[in-house]
Amino acid sequence: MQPVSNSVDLTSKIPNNVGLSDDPKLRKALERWLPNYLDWWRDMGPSDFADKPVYLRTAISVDNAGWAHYDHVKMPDYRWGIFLNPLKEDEATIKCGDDAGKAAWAEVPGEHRNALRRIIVTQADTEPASVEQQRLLGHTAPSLYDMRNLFQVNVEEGRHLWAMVYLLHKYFGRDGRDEAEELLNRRSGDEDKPRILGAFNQPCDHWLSFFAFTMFTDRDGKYQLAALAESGFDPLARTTQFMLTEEAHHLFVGQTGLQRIIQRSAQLEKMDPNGDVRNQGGIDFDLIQRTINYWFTYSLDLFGGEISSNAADFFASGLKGRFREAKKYEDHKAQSGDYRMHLVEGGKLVEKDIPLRNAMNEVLRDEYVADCERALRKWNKVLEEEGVETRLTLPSRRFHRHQGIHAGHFFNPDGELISEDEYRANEQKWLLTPADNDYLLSIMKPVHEPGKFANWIAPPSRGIEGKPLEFEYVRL
Ligand code: BYC
Ligand code: FE
Ligand code: FE
Repeated sequence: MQPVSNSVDLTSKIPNNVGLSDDPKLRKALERWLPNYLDWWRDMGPSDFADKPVYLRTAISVDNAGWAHYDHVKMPDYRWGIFLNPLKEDEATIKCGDDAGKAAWAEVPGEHRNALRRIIVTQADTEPASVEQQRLLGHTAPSLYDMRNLFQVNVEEGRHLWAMVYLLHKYFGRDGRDEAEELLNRRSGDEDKPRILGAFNQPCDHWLSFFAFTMFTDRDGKYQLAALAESGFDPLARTTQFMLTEEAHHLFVGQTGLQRIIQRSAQLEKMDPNGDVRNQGGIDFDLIQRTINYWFTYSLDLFGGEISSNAADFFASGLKGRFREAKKYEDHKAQSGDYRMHLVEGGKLVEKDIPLRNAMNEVLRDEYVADCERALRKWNKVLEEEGVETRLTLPSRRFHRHQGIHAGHFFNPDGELISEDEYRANEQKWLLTPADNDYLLSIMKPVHEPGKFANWIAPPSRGIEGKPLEFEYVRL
């Protein structure tokens, strides 16, 4: 197994705790990739603000004390690096599938090489994609606090790309290096060379979408990373374990960002003589609901098909486990048992039993949906406390799907099968529209005064790392 330590070598060109200085060939390959990465960051990373110090968290070691070090740093000087969780004392094992319980792999087994490469490339591709989607948002930040959070998310997504590219370079030879190049060549939303997964080609032009994206799409990241953290390929498991510690902040940004908008909208509704939130320059609840519907459903697609032989193979070969596979489940083989799901047959919604292994994407999606429901309950509690009537909901997982068994059929947000005509007639009511985007962009004017927040969002309950809200989170 390869050496990793808690302390990070921050002085080398590529900060790392994987002993790069002892592996000249790999170090050289990554040092060749570095300028290409920096070019990409300059072209496709946050537009402007490169010369502004941002109060960023940087990992300086992977133990609890050191992984979050805060300081004002210019984004191009942020130390992107490669950090793996250290080896556990006891030998790592394969967590699921036919070989559950056997020793984990320190190298890529030949028979799983293609599948593993595909998984790692797919994971890797989302990281730069999200940075591309968010690149203009710095210009419309509702506060310095929020601007700082955006940039924190951006640099860490960049680091996640580094983490995956390290695996590609170290374990996949020539193919891996080619894939690493391609990761810098695809572009979110580009017709000719789009990003791999649907959600990562959707526009994220304003802060309502940014918060919904970090709430719902980064949360897919949490569940996919957690499934990979159970991988029998030990370097992947330990890489994703460390990524998950950073991911928690992204989810915090999304969940509390939406919560602050919801709270402010409730206040504006009460303030207005006609209860008209827009009249007060705020974001009305219907628009918030359409945004939830939009990003939640694109994020559901990220789990892949409900019935998937890929997923069955990944599980059977121990490449990808369930959420908390080792801790939560007793039977790690899942050779028997079914999963009952709804699907359309002969124009009707029927129930069917699917062999459990083939339903692993849906099993992971269940965990995700339950997690999203918890956030919805919190938001509705805020609405209750503010004394407004509106409640927000998650749409059915059949609604507005582009992947899996529900794609190509038409459902309303309650999950009832409807005709295409009915769907088209209501689409504007259910999903984010271009007119919504225009309105949101019209109210999103930047606020640069420390401690001040745009009218459409409530301040957070506290600052970052014990700092007050008036702190200069970005020095402009
Ligand atoms: N859009 O067997 P199927 C994150 C493709 S987010 C477009 O049903 P499978 C982050 C699929 O590739 C986490 N295409 O699905 C968040 C396959 O294509 P091929 C990212 C899609 O393979 C925010 C075909 O459809 N990590 O970290 O069981 C900010 C049939 O697929 C989509 C991962 O995704 C889609 N939505 O599962 C920053 C983990 N869905 O092979 C970062 C790695 C499916 O026929 N990926 N397809 O050409 C995987 O484990 C699996 O590839 C998936 C799909 C779960 C994505
Ligand atoms: Fe990420
Ligand atoms: Fe993230």
